[in-house]
Amino acid sequence: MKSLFSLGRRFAGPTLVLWGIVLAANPVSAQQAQFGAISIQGAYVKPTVQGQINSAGYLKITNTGADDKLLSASTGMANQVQLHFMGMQGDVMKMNEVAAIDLPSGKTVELKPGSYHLMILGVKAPIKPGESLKMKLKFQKAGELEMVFPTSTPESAAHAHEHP
Ligand SMILES: [Cu+2]
Repeated sequence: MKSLFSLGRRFAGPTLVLWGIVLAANPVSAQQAQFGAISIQGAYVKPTVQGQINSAGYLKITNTGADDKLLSASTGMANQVQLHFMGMQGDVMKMNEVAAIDLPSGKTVELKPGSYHLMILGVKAPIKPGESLKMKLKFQKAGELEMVFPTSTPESAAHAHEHP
C-alpha cells in the first residue's frame, strides 16, 4: 500500500504542470475553440428578427476532462444572456432559465433549437446576417472563454439541399 501511495504522489506534480500549459493556451477563433478540456464546435447566433430585441446562441460543447458545468454567458452587445432549456412540459413547449448546463466527462452537449440554448436578451443593436457577436462563456472548472459567434440561419442551411 505504502509504495502505491508514493507512486501516486510522484505523478501528481507533472500532471498539474501540464494542465497549466494547456489552460494558458487559449486560442479564440470564430465558430470553434479549444479551451483546456473543453472544445466548442459550430457556434452561431440567430440574426434578430425585425422589431425583436432577443436572439439565441447555439453551440456544441465537448468535454474531454472531468465533469464540468457551463455556468453563465455574457456579451457586451446585449443586456443579458441566460441559459435556457426548451422542452415539452405536458403538451406545451416551454422555455425555462436553468442555473447551469451539465457537461459530463467525455460527452458532447449540444445547445440547439428546441433544447438548451443561450438566450440573448435586449440586444443593443439588431444582429444582422453576416455580423457576429462576441460572447464570454464561464465554466465551473475550465474558467472563462471569450469567443466569436457568427450569425447563421440553420433553417436555410438545413433546407438548402432540398432545392433543385
Ligand atoms: Cu430561451
